Amino acid sequence: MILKTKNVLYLALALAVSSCNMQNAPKEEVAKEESNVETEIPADVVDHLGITNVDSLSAATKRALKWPRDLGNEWFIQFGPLQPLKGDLAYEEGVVRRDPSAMIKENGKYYVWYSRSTGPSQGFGGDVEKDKVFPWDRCDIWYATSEDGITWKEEGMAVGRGEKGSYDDRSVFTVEIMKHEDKYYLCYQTVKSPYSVRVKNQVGLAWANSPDGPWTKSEEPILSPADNGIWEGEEQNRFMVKKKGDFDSHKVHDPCIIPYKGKFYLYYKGEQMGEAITFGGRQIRHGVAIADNPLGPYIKSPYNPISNSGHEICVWPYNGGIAALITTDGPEKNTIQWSPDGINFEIMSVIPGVDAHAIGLNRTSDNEKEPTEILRWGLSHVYNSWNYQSIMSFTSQRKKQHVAKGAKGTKK
Ligand code: AAL
Repeated sequence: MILKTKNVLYLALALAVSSCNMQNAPKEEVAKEESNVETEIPADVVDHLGITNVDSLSAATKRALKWPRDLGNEWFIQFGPLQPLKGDLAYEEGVVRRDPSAMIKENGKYYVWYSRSTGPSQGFGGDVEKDKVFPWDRCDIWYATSEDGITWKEEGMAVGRGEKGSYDDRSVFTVEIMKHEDKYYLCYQTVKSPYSVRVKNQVGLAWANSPDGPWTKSEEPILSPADNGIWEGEEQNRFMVKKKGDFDSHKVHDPCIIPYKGKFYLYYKGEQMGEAITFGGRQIRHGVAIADNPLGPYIKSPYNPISNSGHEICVWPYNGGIAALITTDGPEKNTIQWSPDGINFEIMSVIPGVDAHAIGLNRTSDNEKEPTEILRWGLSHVYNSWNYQSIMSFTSQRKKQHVAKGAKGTKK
């Protein structure tokens, strides 16, 4: 049975869903369809969505009618509480360890890289030449190994800050690892001193033939903010601008490189000069820059920004495309999204509040087994205090049913 509704808007949605067919239709036919007020919603869809009257569709129902028909609950997960790590990565007063990279397995052990600094932060009220302004200021990149992912041995520094005057002389932090063809690449944020609130943040790269180094650093940053914003006045105030510029006019952060379709996709978080608070929180969006070679040059995609929400980058390959966990900021926070091409992301699930921030994915997992398999366990960090953070482990599970105690959980 087919039910008929008079609703132009719904037709527009249906047209969007069947855009492939319509793209090939002659213009007159499209116009005829667009002006035709009578369209059809299959009876099983009416039943599935519980629509009372097909001639009176609320805005919410119109959105529901847009959802892909074949989408089940396979992208829907819940995170468990974070758990502390043991050994050298257990919380240590006076030491900042945060923003873990993904884990890879080498020489029979998991490896992780992270930002490490010591001592409290003073903020921006004093002398930014001398003070430590953030917990992630005055960091170096350190690494640790583990046999089980829980008890870790800190191995030492992998990549340190550059010499005075270099683009990375103040802090190197928020690192990601990529292994490609038996070579190892660390990409990370960099700041040149002085670390004022208006300082631009860039991305650096280091490479090695072994996960234990030695690491060679790029002489120049591999990614920089867009230079089309204009500050207003000299005051150290990052909200005062004459022009905001692109979504990444102030900072390029949280870099993560993924080999994809024969190229290298560098995903990153952009921060904009004159950042606003919107209806979803901070105005944070993600971008991608693409290179033919792991060392670059990385060219920003003209489609940037590729998200309207999010914070730290958490991306993985799945089913020929790229999936992303979007957390913390923006109207689409707490969603998992997927793109068939690494650029055009759609929401696949909305998940309960995510405590696991700055996720270090377990790249040894079978990420093709199911969409969220890579999120079963991994690393994250926690604020033990404003001054000190430590690395923690997270788990997540798929939620497949919602059943009362003692009741049967599945259909016969
Ligand atoms: C994190 C990341 C970047 C920021 C700071 C340290 O969550 O987004 O790394 O610079 O906070």
